[in-house]
Amino acid sequence: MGSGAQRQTPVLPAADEKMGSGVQRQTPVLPAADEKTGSGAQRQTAVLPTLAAPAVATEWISETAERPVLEAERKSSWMARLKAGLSKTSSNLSLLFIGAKIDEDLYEELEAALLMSDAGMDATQFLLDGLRRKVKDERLLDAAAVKGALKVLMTDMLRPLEKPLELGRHEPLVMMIAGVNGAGKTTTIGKLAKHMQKYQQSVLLAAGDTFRAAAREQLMVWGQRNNVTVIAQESGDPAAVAFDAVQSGKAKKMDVVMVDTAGRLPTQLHLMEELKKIKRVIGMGMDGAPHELVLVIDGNTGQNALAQVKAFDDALQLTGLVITKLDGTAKGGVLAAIARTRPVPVYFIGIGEKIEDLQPFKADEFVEALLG
Ligand SMILES: Nc1nc2c(ncn2[C@@H]2O[C@H](COP(=O)(O)OP(=O)(O)OP(=O)(O)O)[C@@H](O)[C@H]2O)c(=O)[nH]1
Ligand SMILES: [Mg+2]
Repeated sequence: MGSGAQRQTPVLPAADEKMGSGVQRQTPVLPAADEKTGSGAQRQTAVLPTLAAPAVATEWISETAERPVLEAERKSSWMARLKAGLSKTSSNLSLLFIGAKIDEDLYEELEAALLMSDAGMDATQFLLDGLRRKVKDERLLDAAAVKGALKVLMTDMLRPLEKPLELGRHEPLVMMIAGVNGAGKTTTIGKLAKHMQKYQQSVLLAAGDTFRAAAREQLMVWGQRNNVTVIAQESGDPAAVAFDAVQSGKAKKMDVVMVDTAGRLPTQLHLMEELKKIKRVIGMGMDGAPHELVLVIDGNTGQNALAQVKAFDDALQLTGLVITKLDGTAKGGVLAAIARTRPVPVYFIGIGEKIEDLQPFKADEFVEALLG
């Protein structure tokens, strides 16, 4: 987006959020992959933009040429795939309620199912206590009503994690992306860059993963193909690459600068120090930057995800999370654990490798997929 007079400030909204219905909104949101924000009044909701098939297949992001998909169709396909991804937990939970009597056995089985979903002790106890209270207060007598009450409790618990990623607050908005090895950082950056471009956001990427030459190449090839500038250095210091990218982003009046980083475990203290240094040096390049510190988590990591959130948050003061790979064997309960113990907003969840497989997190959709 240029520095024209009518600069909008998008955020990444929920998949079903309506935009630009005639009223100028103050902070428009950057919607899910397939939504078009008109620059004011007109909004096309029906058509998923066709993405060109890539000339080169890369290992970390795949795009396929697709026929246009109706919004409703897209939504139901997203829900179906989210449900499929979380089916392990959802079938455990749903089975409990079929023809069940509301007795201690039910609570015990529910406790076991929640613990198995990676929700952790604290969230599990919180949900059980809330459910017992609700059953009593509302005099719930049948299993379906109890399941409905659990849905409400879970949605309330997860809703504080729901927060759109707001764009346009800074020029450029500087985002630093961190996470353990293979969590999906680079893939997520690629998907986000494509989302943002659709909303006239100019994006610059910094190949801050200087650890592996292949990682740099990966980002550069992708950048070339998608017309996104990538700042990279042959060798060296990721903090210097990040600094250069911020300088360049300012000079070129880019809307967004995203800094990729090499994967690392929170127990690798020297590597955590390196992340802090990258953050500090970005701040030297631009006051107040990085504005977003996003941790990418593999949804299959179970309870360890919580340890990752705590460690990265302590080191970097996270502003948001992206939870990927909820399409595999993920159990999903870890979001409840995060909500109870370290409620860092979940900007996006990922259920696959295509662009539209990354969508804003919505508590009600998630609970519907788990307990629908
Ligand atoms: N099934 C599935 N695979 C995903 C998802 N997101 C990323 N991946 C895959 O996970 C693998 C690792 O992704 P990367 O983006 O390279 O992960 P990274 O965090 O950048 O990895 P390092 O830079 O090596 O630490 C790739 O094969 C991705 O295609 C997702 O939501 N679902
Ligand atoms: Mg990477």
